[in-house]
Amino acid sequence: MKQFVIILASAFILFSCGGGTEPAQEPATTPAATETPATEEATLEPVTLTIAGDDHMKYDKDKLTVKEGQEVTLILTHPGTMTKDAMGHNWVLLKKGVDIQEFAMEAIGAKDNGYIPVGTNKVIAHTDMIGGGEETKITFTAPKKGTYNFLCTFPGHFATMQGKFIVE
Ligand code: CU1
Repeated sequence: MKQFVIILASAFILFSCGGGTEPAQEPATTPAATETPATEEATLEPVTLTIAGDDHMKYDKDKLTVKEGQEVTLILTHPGTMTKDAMGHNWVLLKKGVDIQEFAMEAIGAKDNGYIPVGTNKVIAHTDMIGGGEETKITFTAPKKGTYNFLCTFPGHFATMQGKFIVE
């Protein structure tokens, strides 16, 4: 009698185990189906901007627009014929809260440094000073969203050579 119970029980266990192996194989197919490529929308394309400063002490643009965190290459050209000493131009992007006029006055004393105050912490990016027929460029990362001021720091030029740098 005892032996019969054990045999019966063993048969039951074998039967149960045989049936129990099937569900374990199913989940293996699901992970492959849910794999999706990472989205590429988050990456920003670098942008190249151009701005010209001429013999008439003017930029050809008073507004430049970029996106936060974007790699910006700014090309400054001088389509005029006057020399750097007479009609030099640069492009200087100021940090937020820096007064344009105050900075321009400070820059006048920095002729030997291309009219950029030595060791200044008020500038995000700036180009070299150029004369007629020349070209220069800089690459920098766009700062946080907001509106920033840019100007030319050649003495007296900021009055007519300034504009807004808009970060969206
Ligand atoms: Cu200028």
